[in-house]
Amino acid sequence: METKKEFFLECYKLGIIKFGRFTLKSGIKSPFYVDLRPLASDPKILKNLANYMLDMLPLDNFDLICGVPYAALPMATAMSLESYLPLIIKRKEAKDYGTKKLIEGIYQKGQNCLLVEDVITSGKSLLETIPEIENEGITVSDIVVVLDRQQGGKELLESKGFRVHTLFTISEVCQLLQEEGQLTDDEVGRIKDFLAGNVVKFEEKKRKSYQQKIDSNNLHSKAKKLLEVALEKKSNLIASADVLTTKELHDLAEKVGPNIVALKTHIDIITDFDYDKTIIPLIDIAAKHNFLLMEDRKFADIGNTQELQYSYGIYKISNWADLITSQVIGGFQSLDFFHNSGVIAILGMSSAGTLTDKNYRDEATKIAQSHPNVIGGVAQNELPEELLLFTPGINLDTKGDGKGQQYNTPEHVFRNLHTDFIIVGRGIYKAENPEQASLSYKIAGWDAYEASLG
Ligand code: BMP
Repeated sequence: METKKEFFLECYKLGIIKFGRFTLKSGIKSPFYVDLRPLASDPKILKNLANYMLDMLPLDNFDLICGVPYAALPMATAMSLESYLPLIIKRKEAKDYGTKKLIEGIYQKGQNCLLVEDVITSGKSLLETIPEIENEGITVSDIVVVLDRQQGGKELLESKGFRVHTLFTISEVCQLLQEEGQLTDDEVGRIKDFLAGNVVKFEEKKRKSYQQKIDSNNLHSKAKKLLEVALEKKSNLIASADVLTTKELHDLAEKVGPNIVALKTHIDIITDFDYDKTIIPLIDIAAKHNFLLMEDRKFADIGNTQELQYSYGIYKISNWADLITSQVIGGFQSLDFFHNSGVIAILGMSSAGTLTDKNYRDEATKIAQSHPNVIGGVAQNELPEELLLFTPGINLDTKGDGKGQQYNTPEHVFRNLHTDFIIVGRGIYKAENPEQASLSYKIAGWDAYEASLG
């Protein structure tokens, strides 16, 4: 079974917590917003959640289980199925016909009921719910909660004699997301301020627009070109052409060409590769549709070897690739020889269990920031402003591929990471109509970019 941390990160991907600036029901401005209802839409997550909750509890104490409506209803149901604790249902309002009962199901007076809640904030709504259950002669001793917003609710209920079990606290979750590079130190500071009861100052960091990036000093010529194409075509989409033949490569390039800023290749997977037949026509298609060529070679050697791999062998990458990807594991100097292309450094990977932890990313980012050949990075976290951020692991329809890939939506990465370019592979080339799919991703990417400008 995955660790609790891995489990939380899976839940997080469903969009259950959003960070930014939110006005709560009370009118208070909060730096985060929690909605756990999406958890119920993923059966595997819901089942795992039920088991994580049950693991925390002295189950012998309970005769019944009940969820506080509505968000906790599916959670309580799943916990009932996993534990065989009989479920009772609490209505929000009594029916105005028939029995007028507030509690539905089979129960007896004197039974002890475990109460399930999704989020605990002040605890006031739980304090209103409990008497409604106790009025039926049922006792409540324990409450189990998925997320504690740490705003006094747990303490209030404990002061009234209830035991409160919480799976996650907001502080724990923030620390985890900070470690994962999903939250900046500033955001964490704001959340801590908010939890301490201070009025939070929202000086939201604005992302730079493509035009502002073009206007900045010392911009690499390939970065400038890419940004200009983005503005011209209103696209930030890079299609990943992970296809196996020259014909498929050319066909895909023709179809998606009008909608993309770059075509990303893994040229070594083309089974019938022939420089003249594969590359020369591809250069023509790129010129015709005004996109750049990006070879995702992920160099990972010493400088001398990378220099040879870049310019020699059958692929002669330096002749045609406007952009290349490279690891920075060989150190600063290993990047010196990539003269003809803009280098995109691999800083963090999208696959499950990647070794690109925060420490690695920080060190790799320092190299990327200081090397003149580097224009940006491939990453799943926000990067310093001077680096363009390329984010793969984008899909509008699925969350994973069963082989370790982890997907996000364009909206998520533009809003939370300030991504500059999205990279989409199977979402486009495996689509029934790649041309149409590339248009959908282009529109989704551009809308998400504009929304991220605020
Ligand atoms: P897909 O959208 O089909 O999962 O493809 C993603 C593409 O991006 C692949 O070509 C993969 O090699 C690349 N990629 C990635 O998925 N994650 C990374 O961290 C770095 C990548 O280059």
